[in-house]
Amino acid sequence: MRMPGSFFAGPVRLVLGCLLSLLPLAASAAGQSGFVQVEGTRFVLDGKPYRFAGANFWYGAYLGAPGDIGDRERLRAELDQLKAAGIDNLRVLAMSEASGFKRGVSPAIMAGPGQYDEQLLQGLDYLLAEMARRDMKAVLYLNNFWQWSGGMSQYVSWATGAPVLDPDAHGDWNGFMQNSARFYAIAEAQSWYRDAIRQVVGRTNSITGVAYADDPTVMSWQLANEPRPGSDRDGRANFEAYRAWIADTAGFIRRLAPKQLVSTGSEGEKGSLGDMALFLQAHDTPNVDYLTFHLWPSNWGWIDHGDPAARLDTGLATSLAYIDRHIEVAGKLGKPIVLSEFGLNRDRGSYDPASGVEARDRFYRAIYDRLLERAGAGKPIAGSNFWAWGGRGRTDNPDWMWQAGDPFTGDPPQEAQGLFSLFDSDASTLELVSAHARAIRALP
Ligand code: IFL
Repeated sequence: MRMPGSFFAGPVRLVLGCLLSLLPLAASAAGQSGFVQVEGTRFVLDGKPYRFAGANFWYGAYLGAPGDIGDRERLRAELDQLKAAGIDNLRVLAMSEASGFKRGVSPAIMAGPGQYDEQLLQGLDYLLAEMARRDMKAVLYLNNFWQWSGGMSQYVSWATGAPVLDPDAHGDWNGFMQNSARFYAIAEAQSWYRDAIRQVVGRTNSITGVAYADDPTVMSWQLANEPRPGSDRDGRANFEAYRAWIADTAGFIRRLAPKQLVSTGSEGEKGSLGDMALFLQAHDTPNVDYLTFHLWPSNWGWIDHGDPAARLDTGLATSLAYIDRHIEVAGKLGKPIVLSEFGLNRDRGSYDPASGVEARDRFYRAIYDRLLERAGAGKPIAGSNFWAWGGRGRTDNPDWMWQAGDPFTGDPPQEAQGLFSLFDSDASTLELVSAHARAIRALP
């Protein structure tokens, strides 16, 4: 469905917005809802299978913000470039929390419990309006297990009054993860989180006048980016709270947005204490419409960050087996599954956009081939989002790290700018993504 542009103003915009918000309902009666829906183990859109090649675009709402934070011209140009390449499903951060983390993004959408930055929310409005004009779909995540957007740790800090445990300052990842996971069981933190969810899911787009919950541009709400029960070593004790949090929060979102889908944002087995049975259990609730999993072979030690070519073959074999196992679990639960993050380093571990991507291209090709083959065989894999679109973002900083006010890239502030970004100049990788987009869309 196409949305009007920002040139409509005042009462005209409101009336149009009201009319548009009725459209999905009227259309749904005719079986042409424009909303992505789940039918068995596949997605359908307007009566046809919906399969996609998408991207992660965590900073999309930031680019859309008015004023100095945003860059709307860049956003429009890059949405055009993505769309032209066949990339029309974008996974985006929809809530961030102001934090004391050394490598947290700033500004944040949420300055403190109940305090929201209207400019950044308007950035999300703008992004969704521009995506609608290009017939793209959004997957919006509402929290983060990791430190780079404040996330669960910051809620814990607000509730307890204790400072965050910053892994970028002291290197204690086990402590950080366990602290982040306290979030699931702190009632006050949960009530602030639900308020944040209400702010976003219950919002009406200031540009189109369409309620977010009535906007077919939003394919899915995600509970968080990579929620985990805790650290691999000590997380088991938190599992019940984590499982209950998934079922309850997903139910809460479903009630606010019954036309849209709900997913968790999980990495799969690797984000479930390395235990596939826990992944399955956590997602065995009718409130979660489909499964997600992520694939990070160099983060997980299957391939070397500094030389991705060196162990590419064995790392790929492990990666493909990881993909197959997750598709199988989705079949068991009778739900579709999406590979919603995957990525690999540039050649020789460089961050420089001018450096080679031979190993990365081999990796992308192998992953896409496997997804296409499985989807073609009728398996529940429905799509993928590579990590991450870096577009024209570049850094001049000698340590490659992001500083407040720098242009955004696909790599969030806790990581070197160029680590996993697919830049607008990465023509060979973009062509691979494009070819996959055409192929997966052409499946019957
Ligand atoms: O930047 C990371 C992000 O936090 C995520 N998964 C892995 C990315 C690359 O390390 O969600």
